[in-house]
Amino acid sequence: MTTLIRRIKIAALLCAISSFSLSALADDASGATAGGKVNKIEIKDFAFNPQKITVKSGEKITWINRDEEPHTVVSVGKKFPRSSGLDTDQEFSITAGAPGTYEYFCSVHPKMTGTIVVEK
Ligand SMILES: [Cu+2]
Repeated sequence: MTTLIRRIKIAALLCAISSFSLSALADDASGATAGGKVNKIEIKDFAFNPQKITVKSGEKITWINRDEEPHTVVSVGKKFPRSSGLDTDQEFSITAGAPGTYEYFCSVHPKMTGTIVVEK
């Protein structure tokens, strides 16, 4: 009898654990924007990572600054809006527009450059 109660308790516990992880996954999925994937670019050690990214038109691109230094994201030829100075862990996002190749740099450290290739 005691064993049976213990088994029921374990089953209830497992059930609680699995429903917890399911809701965690659901929360994670809702973090993505409607209609697409989020493409993350980390700014770390004075570099954009990945340095070159290929995305689809309409997808979101988010930069996050993981350095202690402020950085910016500025489009060569002003093809997309520039960011403000990003502090540590601050993010900046754009939505990829027309297909093409977009170069950008950090206005504080112009040697920091990156490329976005937007496909249809
Ligand atoms: Cu910079």
